[in-house]
Amino acid sequence: MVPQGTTVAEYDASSIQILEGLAAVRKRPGMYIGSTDARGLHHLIYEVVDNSIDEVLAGACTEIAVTLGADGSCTVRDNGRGIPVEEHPRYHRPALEIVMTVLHAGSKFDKGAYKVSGGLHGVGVHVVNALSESLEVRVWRNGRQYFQRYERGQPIAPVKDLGPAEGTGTETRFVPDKEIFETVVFDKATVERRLKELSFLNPQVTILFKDERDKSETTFHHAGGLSEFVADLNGATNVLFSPPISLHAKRDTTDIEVALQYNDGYNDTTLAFVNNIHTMDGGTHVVGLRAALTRTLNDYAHRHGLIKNDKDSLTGDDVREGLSCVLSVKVLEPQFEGQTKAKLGNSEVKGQVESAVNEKLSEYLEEHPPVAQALLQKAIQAAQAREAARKARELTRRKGLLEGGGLPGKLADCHSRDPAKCELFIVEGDSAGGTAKQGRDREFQAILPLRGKILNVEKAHLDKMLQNEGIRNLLTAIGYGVEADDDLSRLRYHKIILMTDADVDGAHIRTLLLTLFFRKMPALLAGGHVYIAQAPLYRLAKGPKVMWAYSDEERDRILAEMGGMKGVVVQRYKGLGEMNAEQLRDTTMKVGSRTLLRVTIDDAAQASNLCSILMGEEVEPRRDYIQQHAVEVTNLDI
Ligand code: 0RA
Repeated sequence: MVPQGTTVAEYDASSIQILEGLAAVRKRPGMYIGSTDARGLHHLIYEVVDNSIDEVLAGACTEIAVTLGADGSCTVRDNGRGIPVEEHPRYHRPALEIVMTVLHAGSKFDKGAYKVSGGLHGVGVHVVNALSESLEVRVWRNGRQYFQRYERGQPIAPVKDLGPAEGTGTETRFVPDKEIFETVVFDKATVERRLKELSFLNPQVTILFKDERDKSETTFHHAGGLSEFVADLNGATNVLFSPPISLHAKRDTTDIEVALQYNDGYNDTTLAFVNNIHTMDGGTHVVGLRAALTRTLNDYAHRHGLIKNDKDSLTGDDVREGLSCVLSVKVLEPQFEGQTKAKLGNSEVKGQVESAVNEKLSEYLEEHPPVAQALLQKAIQAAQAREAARKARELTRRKGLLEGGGLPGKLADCHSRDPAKCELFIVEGDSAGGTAKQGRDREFQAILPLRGKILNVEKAHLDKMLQNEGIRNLLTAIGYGVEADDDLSRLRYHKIILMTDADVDGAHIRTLLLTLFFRKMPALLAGGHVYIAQAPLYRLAKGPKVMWAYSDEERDRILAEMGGMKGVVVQRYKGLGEMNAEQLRDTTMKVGSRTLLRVTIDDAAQASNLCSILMGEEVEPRRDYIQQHAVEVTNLDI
């Protein structure tokens, strides 16, 4: 379909431009999609889906189908208007080909619409094309179907008119390029998470997700939008009121939507989006929201006599305790900042969100007194607990000074003072602690035994947390002290190793510890300082030969290798305390022969999720639940 009236010279000029653009993207893919690891790979899907979402935002699309093919492909189909195929005025080529090879799809056509632009999103589907082994696009438009195929970004034939066809829409099928990406295998859960998120953010759309690799199919449609999103975030926790508070307002050209609901926990889960992009690092919209929340709740409390003195005013932390909130703003020209482009920079948005939330939230509270009561009671309790925590801290600090600010008596510290070389083993109970002490290398390995369960920080205030001896010992040993300040420069050991038993109680303690790290010491996790020591479950001995198995499968495999059960003594270790020091050292502690699993933030987040469902420490934990949902050590990766 070389358009008529195009001279050969013009055609060649645009061809050269296309080739140069392609080469630039392939040379520095990171500049366009952030990275070439799994994250960058999934960005390809987001990019294509975001283009369809732009059609949803324009009110032109209601359905999107995403299919992961058994052949490694991804197909995204929508029932939007279809990418225009008419001749592009400047390039003298079908607009479709231009969109797929040079320009951002909507840029020249849809002035004034909210678009996913800037940041790593909205770089254009031509980037996906350039980084794909092959890409095929089909467009239904003008009562006809059109088709074009590309390889590594280059069209291998002109746009083809496939004849009459019903409906409108666009389908893009691409196979990511193995020459570019470290991995080309799409992760189902990752894709699913984003599609689910998009369906909450765009309640008008239905997203069908198919994975042909395991023949599964899921439909995402959430007519309740942000309200349903927040309800989903709160999951099985106890909520203080229902349904969530839902606010919607416009300021200038910025569209602002918020849903929020409190649970009886102590943490703040706020998710913020700008034009459907998750702004992980917050930005001006989040600052505006926080300011409004603090101000509105203080105003209400003062006006209704719930707070009488200014010194008892609520802080930002007070009003965010137990908060689950989703903020979604639509901004005409978003500016994304920071390394990962996950922070909104537009300064005008702070005031817009603040003013909108101030007005709508105070209106809502006046109209719903029971909700206002429940929510303020919670915030006032938080303020009281904060004050109590401050006093407790002061007391502990003074006591610490009197005692010489010493390390906990339970800690068997190592000789080395070089944190980079030092390891802290956290073990369960005094018996395992004793064995570990004998089995360690005193030069650089320290042992801290914990007695019983530590506090579930998902269910406790900071003051209670600091009163808990186990947690205080842990914080002091790590080097953070009662300040509980997540400052890596104070770290006394670069490896914090959890060594718990391979049973339900061990899993529970591990879950509680990971929750503590996730909530109070995320930098420790992000820095890769938290590990799980993998202890063997079985000892298999045949004559002088001894083997260790870390799972039932491994036990069976070793037994088969040894020629069956005959003459083999199989010993099962229920707890680390059952091993002698030498065994513990050789299997679990000694560098070179042990297996350490590094805990990621995601692993810890999973643990904290579990803790938010579990009861407080005073109630017997739901053992069945822990058993089913505890973080699987074997899934962690070093
Ligand atoms: C430019 C203009 C129009 C639609 C699109 C782009 C469009 C792009 C994508 C990408 C994936 N699906 C899409 N659907 C549409 C509007 C053209 C018109 O006014 O008909």
